[in-house]
Amino acid sequence: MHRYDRKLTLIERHYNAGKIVSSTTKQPMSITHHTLFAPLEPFDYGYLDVGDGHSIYYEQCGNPNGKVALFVHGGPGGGGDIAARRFFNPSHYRLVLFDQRGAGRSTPRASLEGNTTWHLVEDMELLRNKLNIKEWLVFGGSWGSTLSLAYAQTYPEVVTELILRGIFLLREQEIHWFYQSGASELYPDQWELFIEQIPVNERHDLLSAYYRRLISDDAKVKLAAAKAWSMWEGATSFLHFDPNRTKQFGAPDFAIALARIETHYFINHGFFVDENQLLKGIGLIRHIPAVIVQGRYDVVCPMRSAWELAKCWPEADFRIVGDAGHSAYEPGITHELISATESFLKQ
Ligand code: STX
Repeated sequence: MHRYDRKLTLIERHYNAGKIVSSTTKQPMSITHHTLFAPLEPFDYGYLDVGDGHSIYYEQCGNPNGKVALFVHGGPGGGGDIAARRFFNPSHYRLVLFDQRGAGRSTPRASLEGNTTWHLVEDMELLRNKLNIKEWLVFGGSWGSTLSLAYAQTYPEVVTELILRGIFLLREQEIHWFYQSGASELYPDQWELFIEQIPVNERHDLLSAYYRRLISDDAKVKLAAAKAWSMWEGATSFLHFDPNRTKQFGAPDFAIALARIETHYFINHGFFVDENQLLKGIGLIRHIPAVIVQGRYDVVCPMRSAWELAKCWPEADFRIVGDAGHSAYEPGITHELISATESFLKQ
């Protein structure tokens, strides 16, 4: 990894009960605590045939003449989230959202054929051209941060700004932490439900054991594995464990797409040749204005990866939320994401 002279600057804030209570910098604290914009419907939506039998759903929200931004969802496979529309001021942004191959409203649902990182990167370019967009701000959390980095490093000239959250670089250590040993120590209760699906003699490699079930022709086996896989992620995504949100992750259509597509990507190491590819490629994009938002208690995508990214990208504005887990809907994370979308309107 490269070393740079410029010192990394970072901010860490706490948001106890929705109020900003402390900050590591002397900078004036933001007066407004940002919360999601009001729910809204798209002004345009449709399907785009991207080849290999896939048709991807897209929609546009906000002001048709506004500043253009692209929302990149997580998982991979976690599409269809309508609340994602609400991170951007609809009076000033033209926000494009899409469901990645096999995810959300895209068809065929949960399909793994012709489904790789590099297909998704090309789909984003097809969508940009279809919508006659010259360049756009790219916003992605978790796997959305991975894909946004891969896209920006492939097509840096069309990315105006990057907003990245809950950094995930899809390296062996990150997969091992969440699906084999690590997060298990913080959530032993939820972990028990996760490993219960797999016989003891297969537990030495849970990712492979789950993948085998998720590609099974037995619908019952597939659904049981998908629910447990997806609910593990739901259970661990919030600082405050919430059984209702966990249950939502078990909804069959959502769980099957998320679990099948995630295991397919993880078994294949995200289709990266070198697991440090995205860190090594920072030189291609470090001139692009960027905000990195990370919850200190993110158990799904631990802060190690955000830290390493920020260290090799000192120009990026790195914001640690001192009391948040993984989800974009953690109050402090939502606040930082919206202050980022708002700040890029002023420039
Ligand atoms: N997957 C991390 C990720 O990208 C290991 C992610 N976590 N939760 C989500 O995505 C959704 C809420 C989009 C399902």
